[in-house]
Parts: sequence; structure tokens; C-alpha cells
Amino acid sequence: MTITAPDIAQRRELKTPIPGPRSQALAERRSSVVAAGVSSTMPVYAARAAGGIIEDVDGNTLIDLGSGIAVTTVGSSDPRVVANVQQQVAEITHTCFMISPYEGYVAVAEKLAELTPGDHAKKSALFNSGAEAVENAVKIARYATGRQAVVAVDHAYHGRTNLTMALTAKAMPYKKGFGPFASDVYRVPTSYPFRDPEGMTGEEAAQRAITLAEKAVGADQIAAFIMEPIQGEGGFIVPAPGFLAAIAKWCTDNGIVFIADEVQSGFARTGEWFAVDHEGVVPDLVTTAKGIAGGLPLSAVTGRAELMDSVHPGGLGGTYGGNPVACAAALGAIETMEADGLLDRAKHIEELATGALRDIQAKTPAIGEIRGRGGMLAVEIVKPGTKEPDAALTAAVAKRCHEQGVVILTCGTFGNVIRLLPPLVISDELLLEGLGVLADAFAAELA
Ligand code: PLZ
Repeated sequence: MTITAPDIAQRRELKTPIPGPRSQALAERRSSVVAAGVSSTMPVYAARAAGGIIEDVDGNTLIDLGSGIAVTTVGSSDPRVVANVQQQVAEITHTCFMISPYEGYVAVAEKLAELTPGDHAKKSALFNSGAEAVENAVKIARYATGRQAVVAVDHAYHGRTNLTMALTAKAMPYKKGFGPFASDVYRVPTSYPFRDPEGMTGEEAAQRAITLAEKAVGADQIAAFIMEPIQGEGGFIVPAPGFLAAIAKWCTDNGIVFIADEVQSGFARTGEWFAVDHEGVVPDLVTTAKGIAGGLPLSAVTGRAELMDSVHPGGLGGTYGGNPVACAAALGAIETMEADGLLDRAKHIEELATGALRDIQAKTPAIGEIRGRGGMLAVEIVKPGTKEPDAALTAAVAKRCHEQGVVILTCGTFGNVIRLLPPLVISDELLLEGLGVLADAFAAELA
């Protein structure tokens, strides 16, 4: 039997109130067996998804503006991903690359070497989750430099494991009560143009970070400087032009490994392969996950061959890292990004969505800023005429969208950012319809 990608009509249709009776029944089952610490944005249980639509267990079809947090860039169940996974799962489910290696892992590493920034020799190691990639990037940087300190920035998000919690900035919900955290992690200010002093340049913001790192830690003690080139969970913060380049240069001048965490921003999401490409910055190490494999768990650290090869054989790995089915999915997802022109599609989404968001902003003084790149866009919501965050309005607007069948996510240190991360294969019509629902939600809340 050959199962093909789901054929789901690309339209929003609500047959029941949200959540419907079947979702409610599942929520009831869940409440007695799933840990309360794991929460969901919407109490709606998914049955199938494709393109820009998630179909729930009650037959409602919802517009997907979240891609499962920037994962299904090629759409859920992309046909090439489905075909590759089907074939692979019938041949080998797992041997462990550390026992009996296989071609898919090598092919993914070749693609990573080709697509990540810079034309130097690159090597990769594959893992399962974004957090695991970040942990390993730090391990490699420490090993290669013989130094221990790691510098991260304000509003950073790098994961939920012990080291990555330490790197992550926000206490609630990620860190509170989960300490003690990994040591030798230091935090410096980032570039947050909307909240920085008026007119501060990227170079000035970088100097502010560098001065603090030098005074509080000492450049010769720092193994790695890690940051998301567009900060995701922290609020879709795009640093001022020149910031990333100045940080990267300071790292190079001081023998510090510059790690770009592209877990959320990478793989076509922003209209380039990687968000650093917009600034022409070449990191020493890049971490990737999410969009790389069209929904299967796969992550990677890719970087300068001499750094990656500095670690002794056996020093890196994990049972499932680079699982053959996940690698097959990644090769399918990357092929779709290339063959279907998804970088250009992301640029088109930026143009279309930014236009619609500007129309909303013209009627909505609570929208303080529209920002982002490609299919990674956001609005920051404030008390009109101020920069005071309005998390309550943000939550209320998102809730209205959810009730109308639009899956939309919030983010931000202050909980006051609505972000758009649609599958890049979403149709223009669905995207604009979703943004129409967002416009109505703002209008209804502010009426
Ligand atoms: N680095 C930049 O965005 C994951 C987290 C959702 P994992 N972001 C979504 C949540 O609340 O858990 C992320 C990221 C960046 C690392 C990670 C971690 O990736 O695959 O979730 O471990």
C-alpha cells in the first residue's frame, strides 16, 4: 500500500465550535494521563495537515500560521517527505550511525556543507532536537578553544535542557524552579531596535555587548558567543544592521567561536537559506533543526572543519542522532525548498503579509512595530502612544483568532508579540484570510 500526502481542501471551515466535541473528549482523556507541565496553545486535536491547513478531529479546517513552531516550512506531510520516509522506513528504521552508518546521514551533511554560510570546508554532526544541537555546539566550542565561558544575549531562547535553560533568558515558563543551571554562562544585551535608545546603531549595540563581555568575563576566557540571528521565542527581534557582523568580527579577533542558532530562523524561513545570509555574516558554527526535516526530529551542528574535527573520535554522538528516517525526510524537505522555490516564496509572503499588517497597524495604535523577514514576521503590541507591553491584549487577540480557526502564536519576553510562521507553501488566499481574521480580532478587542 502506498500512502500519499493528504489531500485536504485548502480552505477554512468551522463545522463545530472550537474546540469541537471530539477535541473536548480527547482533552478529557489527556487530563488524566498527560503531565500538566506540557501545555498546548489550542485545545484542538489535529487529525491531518497539509499546505496551509490543519484539519481537526471534528472535521474543522484551520489556517496554519504557526507551522508547529517553524517546523513544517514545506508544509505538513510534504509529498517528497512522505515518499522518502515511506521508502526509508520500509528499508531501515534504525541501525545507529555510531554502529552501522548509512548514506542518508552523509547526504544530509553534504547538503548542510553546501547550504550553510561560507565557502570554507565544513563538517556536520547530527542530533535530534534543537536543544541537543546547541548543547553540542557548545561542547565543540569548549573543546576546540580549551576555554569554558559561554556568552548569550538578552531575550535568548536556546532550549529546555540544563545547559540550554542556562542560555535561555526567560524564567517563566522555561526556567523557574528548574535550577541549578549550568555554570559559566554569561548574558549581555542584544540589539533590540524597538526598545534600544533612539538611533542606536548595530555597531553601537554590539560594542555595548562586547564591553560587558570583556569586563564581566574577559575575551580570552570565552569559548563561544551564541545568538539567534533573528531572535525567535524572545520576540522575533531583528538586530540593527551591522550588529551581527560586529559581534562576529570581535569573535574572530579574539579566538571566540561565533555560534549562530538558526534552529528557528534557518532553512528558507526568512527568504534566505539562513538568517545570517541577510547580513553576509559567516558564523563558525551553525545549529539547525525544525525546518530541516519537514516535521521529523533532526538537528545538526555544522561548522568549520577544523573546529568540528577537533573533538576526539567518539566524543560526539547519541543513539538516534541522524536517524535514517529523519535524514530521508530532510533530503525530501530540502529538495522541496529548492525545487519549489521556497526562498522566493518566503520573500513573497513577507511582501504580502507586511502589506496586510500595515493596514491593520494604520487602524490599530496598539501595534508598536511590525518586523521580521520572509515567513518570520511579527507585531509587537503596546499601550498606544507608549512602548509599554500589552500582553493581555496580545493574548486576547490570539484567542479570538483561535476561536475563528486560525492557528496563530505569540512570543516575546513580555508576552506581547504575535508572530507569523506560516508554512511557506500556504496559498496567498489563505494567508490573507488568516490576516483578515487577525484584523477582525484586533477590531473586536479594541471596539
Ligand atoms: N533554539 C532558536 O527556537 C525551539 C521552543 C518551544 P528544540 N523553539 C521552540 C518550547 O516552548 O519548547 C528552539 C529555538 C532556538 C533552540 C530551540 C530548541 O529546539 O527542538 O525544541 O529542542
